[in-house]
Amino acid sequence: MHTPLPTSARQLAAPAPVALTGVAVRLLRLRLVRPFETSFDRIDSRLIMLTRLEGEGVQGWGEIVALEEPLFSYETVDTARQIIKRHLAPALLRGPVTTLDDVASRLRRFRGHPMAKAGLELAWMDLVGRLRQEPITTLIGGPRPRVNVGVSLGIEPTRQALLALVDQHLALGYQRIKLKIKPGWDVDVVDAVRQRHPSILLSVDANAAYTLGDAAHLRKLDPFNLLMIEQPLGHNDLVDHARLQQQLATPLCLDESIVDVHSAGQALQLESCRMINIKIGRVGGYSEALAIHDLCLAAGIPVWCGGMLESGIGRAHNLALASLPGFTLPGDISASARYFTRDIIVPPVEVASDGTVAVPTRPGLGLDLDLDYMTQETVEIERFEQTT
Ligand code: NPQ
Ligand code: MG
Repeated sequence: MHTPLPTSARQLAAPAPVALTGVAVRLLRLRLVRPFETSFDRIDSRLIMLTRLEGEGVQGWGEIVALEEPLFSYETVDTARQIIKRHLAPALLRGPVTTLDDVASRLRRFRGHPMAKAGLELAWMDLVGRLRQEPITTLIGGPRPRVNVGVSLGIEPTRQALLALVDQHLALGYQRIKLKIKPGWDVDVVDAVRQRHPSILLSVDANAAYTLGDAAHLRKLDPFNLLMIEQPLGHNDLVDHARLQQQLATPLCLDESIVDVHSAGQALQLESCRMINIKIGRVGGYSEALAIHDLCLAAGIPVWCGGMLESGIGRAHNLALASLPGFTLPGDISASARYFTRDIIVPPVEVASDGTVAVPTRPGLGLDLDLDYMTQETVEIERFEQTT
């Protein structure tokens, strides 16, 4: 049994206060190896948004996981950029920054926009790691050298195509298969996959495509021994999920509905779910992610690290987070090659045949950036400095 490090013992401070000299955001487009379809969208390329903090002659890198359209949450790459330019970057450029908590408290008074805030917290942690010469996993107290991973498989044109993808990813070692579902692509699809693979860890994710009125239909998933049903109901709902959980044997897991440690606490009190998917971006960065992790660990609620089709930079941060003791379920942290033919980090993230990925142990996010390839694919860069 691991007890979490108290926040005070986590090494979230720079060796000395850092006067940041610049905050930059960068947009680059990476083609996907195959289209990714969920209940709300289908894309064939990902517009990646990176953040960079500069201070003490060092750079720290983060990623903003917002999509181009407000379909997963209300944020977009455009809102994130505007909020950083107008509000968040000025708050960080105003006086030397000391700790992660200092970063979080400067950003907290601005309501919402968690993905934009997370991009800055991630870059801060990379910067601190580089200054302290420690990997982020060490700074946050993660004991796990390798993390268990699964893969999220999108909606496919045919059931046959999906079955082939399932086989292919099981052969690569992935420990858990998650199927994206929506009305019309659910019970029969799960039935087909389960018949072919009677004992694999299998889960489904509806991305809020159902209502409580679909409870009887969702109960048809109970016989398939699913690990969980992720976010079946509204993106901002906790109460209907609690009602639904009472009618289902399968554990519910919340994703979209958990936006901070407060909503996580409310979900646990209401028994809206029995598991939580933690995405650093969705909850506003490391501070909230660590708080949700600690809360769930104390409450005996398993958590796992979600994914947003990140580049290697976001992926490296996910690996650090998932090294914490409460992350007992396989995360949506796939190999770079699951999504991209070429990643912006070297070496790319790889999944071993036992379905694990090594947590980077070099300073900061712990992987080298392929700056040439990043530059080649960059669409836009904007940099902010202190003005007064
Ligand atoms: C989830 N991710 O857990 C998300 C949702 C997500 C890996 O399943 C374009 C279209 C980008 C849909 C990014 C995974 C997306 C997208 C993330 C869905 O709910
Ligand atoms: Mg999800």
